Amino acid sequence: MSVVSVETRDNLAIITIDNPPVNALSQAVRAGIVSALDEAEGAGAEAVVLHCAGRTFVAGADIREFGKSLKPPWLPEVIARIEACDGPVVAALHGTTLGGGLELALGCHYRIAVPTARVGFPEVNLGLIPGAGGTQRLPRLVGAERALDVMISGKPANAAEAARAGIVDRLAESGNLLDEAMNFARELVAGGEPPRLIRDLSVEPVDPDFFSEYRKRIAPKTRGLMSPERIVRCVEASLHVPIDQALKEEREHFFECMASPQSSALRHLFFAERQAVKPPPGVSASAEVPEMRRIAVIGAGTMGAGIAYSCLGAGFEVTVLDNDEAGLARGQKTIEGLYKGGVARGKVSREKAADGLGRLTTSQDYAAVGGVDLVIEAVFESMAIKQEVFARLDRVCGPDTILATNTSTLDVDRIAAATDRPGKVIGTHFFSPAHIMRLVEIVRGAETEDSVIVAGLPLAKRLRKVGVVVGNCFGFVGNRMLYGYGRESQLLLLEGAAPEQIDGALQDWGMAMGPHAVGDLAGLDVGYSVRRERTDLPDDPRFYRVADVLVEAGRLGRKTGKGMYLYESGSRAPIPDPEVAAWIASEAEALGVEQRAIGEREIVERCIYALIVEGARILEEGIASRSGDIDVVWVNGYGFPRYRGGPMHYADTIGVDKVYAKVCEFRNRFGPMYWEVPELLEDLARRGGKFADLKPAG
Ligand code: 3H9
Repeated sequence: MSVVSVETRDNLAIITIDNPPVNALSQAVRAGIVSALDEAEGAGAEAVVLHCAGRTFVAGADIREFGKSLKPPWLPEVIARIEACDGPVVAALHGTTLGGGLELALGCHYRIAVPTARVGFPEVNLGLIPGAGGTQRLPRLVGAERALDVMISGKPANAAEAARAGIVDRLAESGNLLDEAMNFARELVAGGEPPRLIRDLSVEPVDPDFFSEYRKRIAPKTRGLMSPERIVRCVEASLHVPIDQALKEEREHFFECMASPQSSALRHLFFAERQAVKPPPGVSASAEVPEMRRIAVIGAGTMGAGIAYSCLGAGFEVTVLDNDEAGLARGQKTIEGLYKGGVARGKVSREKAADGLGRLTTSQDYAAVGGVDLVIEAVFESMAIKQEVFARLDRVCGPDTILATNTSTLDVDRIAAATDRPGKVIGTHFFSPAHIMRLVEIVRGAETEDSVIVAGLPLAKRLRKVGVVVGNCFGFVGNRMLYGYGRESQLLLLEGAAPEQIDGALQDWGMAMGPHAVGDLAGLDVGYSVRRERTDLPDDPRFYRVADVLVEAGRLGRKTGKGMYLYESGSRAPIPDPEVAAWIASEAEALGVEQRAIGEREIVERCIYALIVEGARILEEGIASRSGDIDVVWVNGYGFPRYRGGPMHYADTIGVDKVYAKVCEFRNRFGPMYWEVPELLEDLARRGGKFADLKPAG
């Protein structure tokens, strides 16, 4: 069946794009639009309505075609063909009109949209710029500043905003978009309205220093990214250069961005995040997903309150349970505070806040959670306490209730063993702050039923998070890898790199924060107590030695005003502390570690390659099914730069053989204790393979 069809009704031609799931502009669609226009004009149509079947108007270019040679007609040619039509072409928008879809719509002479429609240019999220005239047509409609805001933020606007800004000419309020679009087209014909081309408009002038100020304004948010600057240059050109030349420049920038490692990394993540939310191999996708309406959260601490707030935001009825009356009251206050903050920042409406709080109940009595569909336990990270909680939950909850443990390191099978329903027990590792961080590791125990795993994925999506199914081992995917990364950042201290040098090197490389600043933020005592519970630590006195010394001296991080760094009261800025430098030097001496000058490159390679090595082991063991899952975990949970695609994609980008050679070098230099080469890494390197090409483990 053709993805584009045309029918004529009286003097109108209706062109329908039907290319599920999101009507992306594949080559067939582009070619189809051109021939449909030829056919419409051949049939004597006086006006054309362009609309889409299915859930949305065109949501963009077909991303799957990127990175390959693009076959004609290109989108700018399709748009030029629309602009050249003798009669008006009306775009009828519903769903999400994004990227190339919005460029297509802006190429049409008029636009009508349903009130629920959203429009935007999200190209920046893929390391791209709008490449089919968006950077030229949008400023002509809404001015340079607004156009920049739309393209640099990548955030879509709703139909009402778009109508106010002039992006949309009319809102279709009747519920029948196509009928209203046809009426609009008939009116235009009857009124003798000629085709109206946005390209013929000119851009409102701006102050002479507007662009330099704008660049300064966006610098903190666009650190390390290539495409925002290209967008700014294109919009500058829209003011100063004839449109055809500016379109040519836009196209050059677009192709340069598309060929960049950044765009390839961001496109990889786009698909990896969508892949991650599908049941992993070996889990039956047809398993019946239980319906969820009521959720109980056990533990009203910061984590529990954050999880409860997320669940309320997703429309669930939520009961928060805590043994401690004062703790429960604090938890309730935290949730109310989150709503208050949301309202103050304009993120949540007053009605939504009232509705959310209306669905919240609190209790100290386990009987109150008897009838819920899902329990998320978020009590203190201790096996004994969690086992006790699960044994109680098992007694009070109905047989179908799913019991989830929010643990960051503990063995989910041992927790499940405290119940008579291990098949209904799963791990849900949320990240702190739980209402902000997008990642949830969904930990499958040895006996977790498929239906329970499959239930976790849509739940994460409903909570507006990315759920990744992982296997059960110490630290799962994220924290297990963090150990290697943190280990190297600690060893580097003993070997002579200062905390601020290590943090600076990794931040310059793209990490959201350096590991030592993160340690201070999380609290150095957190990792300390986890290490005390572990029985499998390496026999190495250097292992996390500096962190241990700091904790034992009462320097727990930001919360005590001192950790790896100093903090002035009320400030979050880490200040290097000469006292810490002296302690590190004396520890190094006591341990016989020779201090030396260490370069930034060694810092980055040791920390990042440690991640890749552990990631390779995780894949070997099947703890993650796909290398992309590991990337999704590290980008969404640990501040790994999105534009580098995640640790495993980064390894693929620089070449697995090069990573292998470096890891061998580290093994020879530092010994095999930490740098034993995983077989998978060696195997891929020898055959010139990539992590991305591995068959998913099931
Ligand atoms: C662009 O347009 C460049 C131009 O300026 C210049 C050109 C010259 N292509 O997200 P979902 C698939 S750049 C191919 O789960 P939702 C997606 O992989 C593009 N496939 O649904 C998934 O497939 P599967 C600018 C695409 O309802 C399925 O559709 N546009 C594309 O949660 C469902 O996706 C964008 O960046 C695509 N463009 O959200 C928009 N989009 O089922 C990107 C989606 O096999 N897309 N798929 O896993 C989105 O933001 C969301 O998908 C959308 C729907 C909001 C549309």
